[in-house]
Amino acid sequence: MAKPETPGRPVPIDEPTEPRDPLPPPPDQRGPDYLSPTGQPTGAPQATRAQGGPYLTNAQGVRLPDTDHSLKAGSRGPVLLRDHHLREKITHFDHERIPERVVHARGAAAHGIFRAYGTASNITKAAFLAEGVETPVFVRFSTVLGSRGSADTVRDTRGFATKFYTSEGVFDLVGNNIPVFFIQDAIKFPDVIHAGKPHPDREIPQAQSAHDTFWDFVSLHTEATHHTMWNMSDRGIPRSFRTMEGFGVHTFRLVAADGGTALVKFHWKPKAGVHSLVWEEAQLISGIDPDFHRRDLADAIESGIFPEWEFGVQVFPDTPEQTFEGIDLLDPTKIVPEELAPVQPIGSMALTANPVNFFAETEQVAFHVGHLVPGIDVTDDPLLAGRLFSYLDTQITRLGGPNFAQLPINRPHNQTNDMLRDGMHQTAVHTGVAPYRPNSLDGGCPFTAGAAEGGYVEVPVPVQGARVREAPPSFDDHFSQPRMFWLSMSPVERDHIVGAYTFELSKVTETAIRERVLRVLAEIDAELCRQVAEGLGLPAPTGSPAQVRPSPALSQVGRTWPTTGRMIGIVAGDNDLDALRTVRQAVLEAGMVPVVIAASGGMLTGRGDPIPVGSTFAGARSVEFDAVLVAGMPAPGRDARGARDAKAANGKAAMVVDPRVSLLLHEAYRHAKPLGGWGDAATAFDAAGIATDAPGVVIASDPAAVLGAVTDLLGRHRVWDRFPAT
Ligand code: HDD
Repeated sequence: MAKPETPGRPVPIDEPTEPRDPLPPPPDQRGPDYLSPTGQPTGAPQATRAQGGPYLTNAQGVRLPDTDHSLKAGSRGPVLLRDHHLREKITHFDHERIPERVVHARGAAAHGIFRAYGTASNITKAAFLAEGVETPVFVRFSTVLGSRGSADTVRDTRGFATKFYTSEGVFDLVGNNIPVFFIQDAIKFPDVIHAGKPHPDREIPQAQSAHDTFWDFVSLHTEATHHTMWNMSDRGIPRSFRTMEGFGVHTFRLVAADGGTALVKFHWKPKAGVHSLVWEEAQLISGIDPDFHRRDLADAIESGIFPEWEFGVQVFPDTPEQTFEGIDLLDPTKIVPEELAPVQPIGSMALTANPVNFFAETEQVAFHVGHLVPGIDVTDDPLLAGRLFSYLDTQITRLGGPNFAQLPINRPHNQTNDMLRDGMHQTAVHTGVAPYRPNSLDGGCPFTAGAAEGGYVEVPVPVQGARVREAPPSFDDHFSQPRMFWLSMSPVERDHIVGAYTFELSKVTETAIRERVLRVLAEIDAELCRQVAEGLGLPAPTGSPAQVRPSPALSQVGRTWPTTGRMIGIVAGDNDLDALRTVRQAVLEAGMVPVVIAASGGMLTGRGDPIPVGSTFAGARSVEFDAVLVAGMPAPGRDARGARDAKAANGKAAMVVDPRVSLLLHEAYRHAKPLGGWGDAATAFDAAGIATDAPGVVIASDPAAVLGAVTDLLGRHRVWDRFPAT
């Protein structure tokens, strides 16, 4: 029966009806064009539309005439309890949040594709590692300590968890951007996390290790020294998720088709290079853009600048001792230097799509180190053993029951045929009467699969030993590898480490804890200990550091990397638009992102096509850019709030240099970023107190030459020789 028409509402249609596309929005309600950060129109992806049909319904599919007013007894009367829509809407809202992850609560993720080179096929039968095989992946990056809403650029370890939806089932590699861990046995995990999380009385500080309990723990459990050293290095403040290495941390056991086994450590190597922020920059970003890493990842993918990593393994013979060159492969506080066991590439991964729904995908994804596929097995690392328990357990609280594997993001892409039944949030309608085996009622199915049918068969490693609560003597060396790390750093990286220890310990109120940390540092290196002690105003104890060889592969400095995806801020006025246009285009062609920063928004107009302004003096801060160029300054009279007039010595009217431009340049200079300019740019650098012949400052008349030189500098990420290390 046709419904009567209501004025102002869409024309009703006859029921029953087939679901159909949403009605097109009226012209005055259309959204703006959907642009990528590089300004390319992308068109709103189909899946980002909220509506699935023409009419709003309640959860039972009943169409609703109104969702803005509660049902009342008269327009000024009391709200009626019988208003089911009101109760359903509010009740659902009341339950929208789930518990955040107990660790790694803050994260961002992306979909991608993994392509195997086939180079691992001699050591593993894993189907997804065979030559040319492409496997969909979902990768979540995270900080460890902070809550879901905490800032991205805090000093912390970063999670790097990858879900491979392989043809043989899901394989999760739940790693970090640091190759070692704080503790050697999972039984201490609650302790280290209780120490690192905010203090239980005031719940501060948020997402920081710079407080008493963290340093109390790591100085009393000296096995944490190596991981802490990495945290205090530049690795603790990555520039981007795209510029982080990833590590599986533990040693895994690979199984070949012929049954042969090898021990391996997994590595992700970013094709964009390994880069970090500087500490002051990281702190500023925490306030200016707490979503810095999340935004960077999403923007890059949306712009088609897909983050890429090479996947590799260090391979060791599977001997009964499970050691390599004297290093215990079961000790998760130790690495094997790449000089002793090179990382051999076995595949590459590109992240190609952003999640369309943060909650459904990024929040509900459930990783587990026990999600393994045939050809990959675990070892007896005691940290890994506890993890094998913890990840399944935590999802039951976090995702509300045992059926989280049915959530779309967690579902394997191959067929599942389990006999898991019922439970909270069961969404499958299982048929058949015999969820047990063997059975004779469901045709005897399903059958079990041996190795020949692709079944997961654990490696029959012999197990023996007395039941004891103790660690092997090889786990006792806590200082030689932190010393190796320290010795492998360049002078500027060492400066940063000294600065980080000094900063963190200056936030520790108990002198006894600071003194205990200094005693640990004395075991790593006398000079490190002396400099930190000096900063704290405490005497430097002496220790007896081990004799170790450095591992140059650990340093981030000294290599040249691609500059794709880097952000180039271009301070510009509306003079000399031709040069600006040329440089902007050249930045785009180089795969970088130009952001024109002007006194006010809109377009820069003059000769030729107008140029879009990407950010304004009021909105831009240096921390958003990897390099800053000055393309000419706003002409006097343009809106440059807070600008001071200046007269050049020769009496000619000098350009107005906005103090916000001076701040931008000065900060970028302090953070060792490449700087460049042409035309009258020198005036801006003068106003900012930056010598135009300082290292990494390129001023020339040819804009193309300036961009070329700045791009070369950017390949080394930062101009460290601007500040010779102490
Ligand atoms: Fe863990 C989450 C990485 C030791 C217990 N861990 C979690 C995540 C990463 C890691 C990346 C976030 C996954 C995601 O994005 O959802 N964890 C590590 C690494 C470790 C490690 C590299 C050492 C090598 N973890 C570790 C231990 C335990 C846990 C020893 C407990 C005994 N980890 C958990 C957890 C979490 C988790 C409580 C919280 C949320 C989750 O699992 O799903 O189960």
